[in-house]
Amino acid sequence: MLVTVQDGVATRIQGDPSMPFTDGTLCTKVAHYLERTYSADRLLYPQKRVGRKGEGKFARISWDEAIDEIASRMKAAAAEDPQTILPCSYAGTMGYAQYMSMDRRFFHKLGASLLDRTLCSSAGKYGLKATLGGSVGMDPERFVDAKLILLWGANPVVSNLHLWSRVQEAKRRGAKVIAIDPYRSLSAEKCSQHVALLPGTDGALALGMMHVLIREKLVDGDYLERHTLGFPELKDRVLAEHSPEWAARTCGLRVEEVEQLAIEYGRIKPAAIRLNYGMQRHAGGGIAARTIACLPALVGAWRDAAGGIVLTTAEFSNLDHAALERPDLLAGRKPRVINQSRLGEALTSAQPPVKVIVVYNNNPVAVCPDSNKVIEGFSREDLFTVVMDHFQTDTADYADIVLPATTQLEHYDVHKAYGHLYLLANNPAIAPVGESLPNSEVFRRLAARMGFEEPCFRDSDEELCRTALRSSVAEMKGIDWEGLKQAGWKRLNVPEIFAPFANGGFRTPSRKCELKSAWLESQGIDPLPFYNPPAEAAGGDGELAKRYPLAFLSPPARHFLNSTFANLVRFRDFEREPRLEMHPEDASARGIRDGDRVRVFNDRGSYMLTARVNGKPRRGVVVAPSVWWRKHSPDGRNANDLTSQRVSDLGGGATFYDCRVEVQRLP
Ligand SMILES: Nc1nc2c(c(=O)[nH]1)N[C@H]1C(S)=C(S)[C@@H](COP(=O)(O)OP(=O)(O)OC[C@H]3O[C@@H](n4cnc5c(=O)[nH]c(N)nc54)[C@H](O)[C@@H]3O)O[C@H]1N2
Ligand SMILES: Nc1nc2c(c(=O)[nH]1)N[C@H]1C(S)=C(S)[C@@H](COP(=O)(O)OP(=O)(O)OC[C@H]3O[C@@H](n4cnc5c(=O)[nH]c(N)nc54)[C@H](O)[C@@H]3O)O[C@H]1N2
Ligand SMILES: [Mo]
Repeated sequence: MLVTVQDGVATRIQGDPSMPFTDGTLCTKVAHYLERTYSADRLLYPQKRVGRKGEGKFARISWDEAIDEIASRMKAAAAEDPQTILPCSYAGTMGYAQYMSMDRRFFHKLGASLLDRTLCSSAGKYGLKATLGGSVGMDPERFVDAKLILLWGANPVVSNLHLWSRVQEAKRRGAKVIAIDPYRSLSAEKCSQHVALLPGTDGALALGMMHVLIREKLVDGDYLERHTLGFPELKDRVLAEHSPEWAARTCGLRVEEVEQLAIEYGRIKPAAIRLNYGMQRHAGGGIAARTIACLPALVGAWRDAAGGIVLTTAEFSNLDHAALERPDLLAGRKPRVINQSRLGEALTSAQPPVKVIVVYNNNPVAVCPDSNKVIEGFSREDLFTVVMDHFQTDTADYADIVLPATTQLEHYDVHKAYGHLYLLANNPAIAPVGESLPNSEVFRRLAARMGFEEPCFRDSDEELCRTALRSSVAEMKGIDWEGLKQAGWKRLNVPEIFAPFANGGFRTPSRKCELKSAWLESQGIDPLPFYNPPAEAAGGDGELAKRYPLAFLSPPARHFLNSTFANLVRFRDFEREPRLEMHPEDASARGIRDGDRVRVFNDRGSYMLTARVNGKPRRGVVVAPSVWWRKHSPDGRNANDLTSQRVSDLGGGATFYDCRVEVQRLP
């Protein structure tokens, strides 16, 4: 991003036209980032709660008072058991200085409980690790040359604009683009074809495709022989157990849909798969991602730079995490680990109880599953809560102390390559707004007040950026902070036309694509791909499906970024109001018409929305674009009142989209 500054005030924000991946384009939200930065609602100084928890009444205090109070609460808690202290952060910013550096050092030194950050991607990440050996995949820029593109549980028009422009270019050059999604999303609408399977059944679809690919002799025997492990066993299994008829039945599709998809995937080259996190927010999401990740090896798609699969590219640019986070400061202690997707449970029943929680880069009251439990936890009078944010979020309403944080325009940071192959420097453009401070500085001050003497607690933000880039991986060769800071962005040290696994060299222990995984076997998990059904979503004829006949999806709304931006009027106006998109048959069966007020409910909670009977979800599925702030919803609730704390098969990931509900028209 380029920011124009006049007399210390940012007056214009734009994409950097020299940056190949964005090509100078910003998404609808970030294009208005100045409105967010200078919003009248920005938190400007530290505050202390004066009302009830949740009420949102606060009074101004000084930074010294705030740091004193937090340090004294932490000292008291640590004297009893440091594990009663819990950091609670996620991905509000993904720059490494403000995301995971000084904070981690601080909590490691304390011996606080560790947080397993599982809200987004852990199922898919571990699924890829089993098959490809890590979070690596094809270069998204090469999608332009693909002739077949599968958008598999991905909605790039909304969630990944810069990939979408590549998909459109490929289409212009004659590619066929197929969306695999229970919902006719804004992306699916613009595809050549839409395969609307039941939520959580993607693994079954991939297994059925494998059956057809093998039966039709569309597999690449040479690639399989040289670069994969376990094909003979996989072949026996899918031919015996996973016919296209079985897959079609399981996925709620027609047999021809499965057959045709497989045959096109086998014949059209190069074929690129954009897998995204939507499909792995299910109980079986990890194994499903692993199963789909086997497909490119079966047809030899990796031979071409425009073939393969990409969920994330994060591990091409491994940073020096140990130096940033300093796990050595734990000094042999092994604190308990709390799964963030089960935060509600942790705050209401963990022993020893959590007594101090520090929330930053995260809005758990809005984004964590099973809100009723989360709120019950944050309402505890004996829980001391600190929230660092730009705005008075739903979570900040439950804080004892609220601290104002700087935005990306106001601090240094470094970003690794995540959905592309570039590293980015974040130079501050303006001075901090109000009395806001970078997260790193808050932890620096807290460390000083706690009496932590290690020199690492005095590292500046630039020193943190420098440390992050001291990585030994080949892809990072030639990239250091000084150079990056000057240039703004740098491509990883990989070829311009990058086909990472054309000649094998996967990141697994065997260096092969592991269709059979010894790593999974060592955890007592079936080493071959198998169908791991969702816990709720696909329904069947069980008791739960009778009471709650509809699957509930709450994917990102176009004008929100999780819960970020959802407080600003501009973006709320675009999204209008919380809405529930429905299939006409599901609506008419309940006497619901377009525009009616409806209540969605299950055993965990309920949520009031406006029905949009638009036929975009397949029958049996309802969709509520999210994540609304609770305080801006008509009934003070949001989609996470309905979602469950159950975690996925691999990685303990959240299962937001594995959720059943019933819908009722309100008078
Ligand atoms: N505008 C915007 N952009 C964002 C975000 C945002 O909140 N707003 N969030 C960012 C973040 S943190 C992330 S992780 C990414 C997420 O990016 P995506 O994964 O692309 O986003 P989702 O909308 O969660 O999922 C994509 C699609 O998966 C579908 N889906 C749900 N369940 C299933 C299933 O079982 N199978 C299949 N095949 N499809 C399913 C949904 O209907 C949805 O259309 O986006 C990032 N970009
Ligand atoms: N129902 C449902 N729930 C979901 C999802 C869904 O699709 N449906 N998506 C899930 C996914 S994919 C994710 S990634 C999570 C995201 O969950 P979170 O990471 O909590 O995401 P946000 O709500 O976008 O951001 C949290 C807060 O970080 C703040 N922030 C940003 N930058 C900074 C900074 O530099 N310092 C400080 N102190 N604060 C900062 C923002 O103002 C915001 O209030 O939500 C998950 N929850
Ligand atoms: Mo995410």
